[in-house]
Amino acid sequence: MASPGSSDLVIVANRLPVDRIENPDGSPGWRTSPGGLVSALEPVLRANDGTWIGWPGGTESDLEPFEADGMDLVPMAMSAREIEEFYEGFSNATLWPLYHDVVEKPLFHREWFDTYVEVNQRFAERAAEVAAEGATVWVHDYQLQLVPSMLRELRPDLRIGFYLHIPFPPAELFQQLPWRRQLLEGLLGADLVGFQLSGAAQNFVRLVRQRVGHKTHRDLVYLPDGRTVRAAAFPISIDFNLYADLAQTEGVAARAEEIREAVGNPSKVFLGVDRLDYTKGIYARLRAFGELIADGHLDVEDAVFVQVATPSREQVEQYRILRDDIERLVGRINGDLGKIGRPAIHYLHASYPREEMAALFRAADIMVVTPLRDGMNLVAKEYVACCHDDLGALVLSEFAGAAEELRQAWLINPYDINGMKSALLDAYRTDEREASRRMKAMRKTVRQHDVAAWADSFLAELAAVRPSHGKSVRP
Ligand code: ADQ
Repeated sequence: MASPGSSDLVIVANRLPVDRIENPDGSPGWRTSPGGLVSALEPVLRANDGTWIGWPGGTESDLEPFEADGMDLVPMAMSAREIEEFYEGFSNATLWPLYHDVVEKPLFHREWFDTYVEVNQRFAERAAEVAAEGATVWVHDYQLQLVPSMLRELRPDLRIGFYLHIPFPPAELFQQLPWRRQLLEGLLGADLVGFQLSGAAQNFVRLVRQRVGHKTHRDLVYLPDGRTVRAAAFPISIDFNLYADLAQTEGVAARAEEIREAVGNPSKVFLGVDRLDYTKGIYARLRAFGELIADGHLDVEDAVFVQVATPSREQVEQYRILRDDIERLVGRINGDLGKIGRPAIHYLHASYPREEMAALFRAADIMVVTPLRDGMNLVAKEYVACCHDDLGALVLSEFAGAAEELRQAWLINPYDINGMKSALLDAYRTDEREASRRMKAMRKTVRQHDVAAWADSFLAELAAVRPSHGKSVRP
């Protein structure tokens, strides 16, 4: 057994919650990236002498542990080859499409998997050095699915949790993976494996029974050594109050007005906000909007679409092709249907600070979230939190995890363009009473199930799996 470190709670994730910045004196420094995961975990990390292990981005190799906003951060170096084979390759060109319904063809390369194993091993070894005797280690997401078993091998005293942020596919798709058994066994190193939806947890348990041959009952897997592993759903959420408060500040209200003005003060603003990813269904959504204008149901004087697409994974080929496809479509729709000073679609390929996002949400009458498959989709929940006056309509794909909770949205099948068109029109024509009835119910749901509740429930379940084993984490 490796000798223990001093942290009672260790978060292991592909990325550290910080970005590289330049200090005023020109020296390099760090700034915490303002994600929901960080704000949810920060208080628990502080209360438990916690540490976060992850890659800070880039290829710097001589990085020492450091502190940012009171959190202890342990940076993991990544070589150019590892970025290409582990991150862009196995994580984002094999697992990502395979876990999202194979909407793009997953690429299977043996050398990529070898590098995935190497990087996972290094993360596990670092976690084993940092974690105190009996500590809780919470491993995150598809890039690190082998870490739980590698870590258990090194440190059987630990309580290990794993959370998958993306969907877990049905057996029929997962079985394509040449390394399916290794990944399942990797995850079984955890005491608790968390998913966004209960369907995903069931897929996992079924696969373990079929492929690894362990006994299972409901959400439990019984291992030959007497240990049990629980698989359950913990739908992730956002910091509701943070968005709700932000949307009501004077600055955001004024900026929202400015945005509406800048797009020509139409009677309705449609909005899409996504990472530029082929799972997000951006292409079909813009086509549907374009057709509504071409058919005469909408008029560019009266309705505009603002599509914000965050640059993402630009080194991966499928993402470059997608960007070209979408930009060609936007060009064609604006060229065919726009007028001087009145494009049908305002397209922005950029990342914005949270205040600007809140202003965009506030400026939008109809939020259009149409992924072909999505673990949860936080954008949908952020929009709901920003609708402080209970107005605003959400058009949401049935294939986003969020659709299980946000039942009052206009739910659509993103493969059905005509269905999507009628939902967009319905949302466009809805009266205030109906919009407000739906929005009130959705706001209640997100307010009650915020990201702090998500983190608390995962950690409480993890502590309950083997109550006599390991220390408990202070809330
Ligand atoms: P993502 O696929 O990245 O997350 P999502 O859940 O929508 O998708 O989160 C995106 C985040 O990025 C949101 O907080 C959003 O506000 C922000 N964002 C998007 N575009 C932006 C822009 N242009 N500028 C600034 N910020 C922008 C993965 C899974 C999801 C799951 C989450 C969390 O794919 O299904 O919900 O993890 O588990």
